[in-house]
Order: sequence, then structure tokens, then C-alpha cells
Amino acid sequence: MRHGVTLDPQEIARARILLEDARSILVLTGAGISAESGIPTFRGKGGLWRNHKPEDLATSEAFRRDPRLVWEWYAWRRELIARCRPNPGHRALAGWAMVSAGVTLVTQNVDGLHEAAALDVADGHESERAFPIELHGSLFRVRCTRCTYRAPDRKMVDASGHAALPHCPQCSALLRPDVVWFGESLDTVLLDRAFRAAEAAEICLGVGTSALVHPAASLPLATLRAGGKLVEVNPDPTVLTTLATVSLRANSGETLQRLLLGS
Ligand code: BV8
Ligand code: ZN
Repeated sequence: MRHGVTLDPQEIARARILLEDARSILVLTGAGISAESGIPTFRGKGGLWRNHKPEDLATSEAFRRDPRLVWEWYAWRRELIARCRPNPGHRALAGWAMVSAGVTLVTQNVDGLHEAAALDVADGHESERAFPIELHGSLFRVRCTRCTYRAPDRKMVDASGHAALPHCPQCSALLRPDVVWFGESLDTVLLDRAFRAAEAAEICLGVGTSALVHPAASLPLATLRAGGKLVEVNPDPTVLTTLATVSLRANSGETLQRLLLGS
């Protein structure tokens, strides 16, 4: 989390008016919204694991070459994330989405914290609006490398040796994390839903993303192309900043509470 960033009340007020006047809003989140939950971002410090770059490990080639190493990285992330909780930014977003018609929440994150926040704030009356489209899959789901088996899985993975890696209960082949790796195509149904929401959105609210990974990073551009506007929440400038009507240079936890809940 970057310290020393201050919230400008006028900019917050400008952003609030844009969101209040919008009949449809697309929210796109990235690793930055989970930074305040203690999860390292991909490009920030701490984003590397044993000086491996995510682009080198999050690929089907890396998994084919060394499934144990790739599973070790995911096992480490699962253990870390299992100890993390949604932060005020996740909860503000979930609470606001639940009561705001016309909001579509899309995330690039695989940490499941938006879903956990939606369950936290739902207290009985769940609204699927608070649950995100998980464009890049989930760390807590596995799928078979050979058959159609796919299932939620929160077990801690023993990646000490190949034999201990998770295998398919249906066909005994190796299981993999049910996430989208670099070079793999995204679920077309989810992607289509996300782009339709982006094109229909009057505002795209980008939170905690460096907007460098496509096709997810093209969503804000789809909103702009269709005549919508961009509001960004990020302590650092990004490729979206010059395209944004308002760019709030701040951490998402406090900012989303002020922006969405007025608190
Ligand atoms: C596809 C799941 C094609 C896995 C992820 C060359 C070769 C191969 C491919 C490509 C290539 N050139 C381009 C590509 C396409 C590639 C791509 O875009 N590469 C990039 C690197 C150039 N894309 C793909 O490969 C995609 N597939 O294109 O398929 C295809 C087409 C047809 C048929 C077959 C194939 C698949 C991309 C999905 C990859 N999977 N994740 C896993 O997690 O293990 S990507 C992963 O990285 C994340 O999901 C996310 O998308 C991305 C990280 O980005 P961010 O979330 O933005 O995080 P980042 O760390 O970058 O930034 C954090 C931000 O937060 C910062 O701005 C920081 O300032 C801010 N922040 C920090 N603290 C806070 C904060 N903000 C708010 N509050 C705070 N407190
Ligand atoms: Zn199988």
C-alpha cells in the first residue's frame, strides 16, 4: 500500500456526482484493491515470488515444464490469501453494488475477496450484483488437465513432490488451478458479458489496476469508445490516468468508502 497519498475532497465530490448521475456503471478491479488485505500486487514490490515473474509462472508452458513449481506458487498464494480478509474497499464496493441498480462488477483478481465481501455484507438478502465476474478464474477452484472435472477447492496443496499434487478424482490426471494463464483465452461467456456491460456503461470505475493485461484492460477503453467516462482509483498514475475524467490518486480502502458510501 502506498503511504502519503491524500484524498482531495473536491475530486471525490466530482467523482461522486458522476457515479450518482450514471444509470449504468462498470467497475473493473485489479490486484491493487486487495493490497490493503495484505496480498502483494503483481507489479508492486513483493509481487515477485522467489524472484519468479508472474508472466513466467502463470502459463501453461510453465505448468507443463514444471507442474510442481507452479503448484508450489499457487499453494503459497492460497495459504497467504486464506489468511486474508476483504478490506473496507471490497466491502464498500459490495455494499454499494448490492443497492445500486445498473452496476456490473468485473475483477481480474483470483483471490475471491469480492465474493467474501459480498457474503459479509449480504447478511441474508444476497444480490448477485455484489458478486463479480471473475474474468481470470479463481485460486480456490481446480480443473482437470484431461477431462471436464472442475470443482471448488480450498484445501492446502502439498507441492513438495509430484505424487502429492492434486489429481482428478474422475480420471486421475493432474489437476490445475482454474485460473486463466497468459496465452490462454478467457471464458467467452464472461468476457462477452463484461464487454456488453462496458459498452453500455456511462461510467467505468477502474480500481487498483495497472490496466496492462488484455483483454481485461480493454474494458475501460470500450466504455470510452461508446461515449462513457472513466473514473480511476489508484495511488499511482496508470495508462488510464490521462483518459480519466477523474483520477483519485489514493488507496482504494478509504477512497471507496468515501466515494461510494459517503463515510
Ligand atoms: C490472451 C490469473 C490470447 C492468473 C492473470 C505476448 C505473449 C503472450 C500474450 C501476450 C503478449 N502480449 C500481450 C499478450 C496478451 C496477454 C497480456 O495482456 N500480456 C501483458 C503482460 C502484456 N494476455 C493474455 O495472455 C490473456 N489471454 O490474450 O489470450 C488468446 C486469444 C485467443 C486464443 C488463445 C489465446 C490472458 C491474461 C490473463 C492472465 N492471468 N491472472 C494468476 O493470477 O495466477 S493476469 C494477472 O495479472 C491479474 O489477473 C491481472 O490481470 C494482472 C495484474 O494486473 P493488475 O491486477 O492491474 O495488478 P498490477 O500489480 O499490475 O497493478 C496493481 C495496481 O494497483 C497498480 O497500478 C498499483 O498502483 C495499484 N495499487 C497498489 N496499492 C493500491 C493500489 N490501488 C488501490 N489501492 C491500493 N492500496
Ligand atoms: Zn479428469
